[in-house]
Amino acid sequence: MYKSKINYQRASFLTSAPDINALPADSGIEVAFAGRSNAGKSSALNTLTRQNSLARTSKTPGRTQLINTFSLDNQRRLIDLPGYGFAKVPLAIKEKWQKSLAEYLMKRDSLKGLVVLMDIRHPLKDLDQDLVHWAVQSELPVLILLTKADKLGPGARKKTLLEVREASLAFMGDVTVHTFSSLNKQGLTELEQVLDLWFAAPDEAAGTE
Ligand SMILES: Nc1nc2c(ncn2[C@@H]2O[C@H](COP(=O)(O)OP(=O)(O)OP(=O)(O)O)[C@@H](O)[C@H]2O)c(=O)[nH]1
Ligand SMILES: [Mg+2]
Repeated sequence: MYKSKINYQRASFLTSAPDINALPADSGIEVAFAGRSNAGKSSALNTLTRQNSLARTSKTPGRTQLINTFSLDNQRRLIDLPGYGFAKVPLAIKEKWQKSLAEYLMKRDSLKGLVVLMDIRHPLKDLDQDLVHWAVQSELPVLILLTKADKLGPGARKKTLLEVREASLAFMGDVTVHTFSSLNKQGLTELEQVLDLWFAAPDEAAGTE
């Protein structure tokens, strides 16, 4: 079994920021989880950190309105970004959020990778594609997680995975695609392997290991 290099269970809540200007200091390494409302971002963070209530999950889409940040150690952070594409949010607020999301992806020095979560039954919607494009433009590696994989049988799951992998070639960037389920932990090892790579500091001189 894969033994992750980082102890994700060590994650602890750091701050809730109303916008990207209120995030913690832009140093060290951070990895952000983004996706449509209800895609399973908070659930995936809880699965990764083996903590049932670290990130709040909800049956009501649009629950996470703040940018929640979690610390793994003094050099590494996980970021739970608010979901997008929620129909009931006014257009002006949607546009403002899209703008600040793009700005965050382009300007945040410590951001070393973006996990984009999509319900396996509704992958690659317009905003998902925009997000992956912005990340690729910013030379950020992207991990697409096709979430709630437990909702499909093995055949349909495999088929969707291959289709999304094929479609993702068009992004012309460092884009990896895996299936994931918070319910049965399928894909957890793959998630840990990708995050371990992104979190591996170029030099461990800071002595955090
Ligand atoms: N069957 C199944 N349900 C899941 C899975 N992951 C999340 N869910 C459910 O999907 C709903 C939304 O999950 P969240 O993790 O809160 O989604 P989110 O992306 O954080 O949503 P927002 O914060 O509102 O944007 C909840 O009811 C979860 O229980 C999964 O792997 N399998
Ligand atoms: Mg959430």
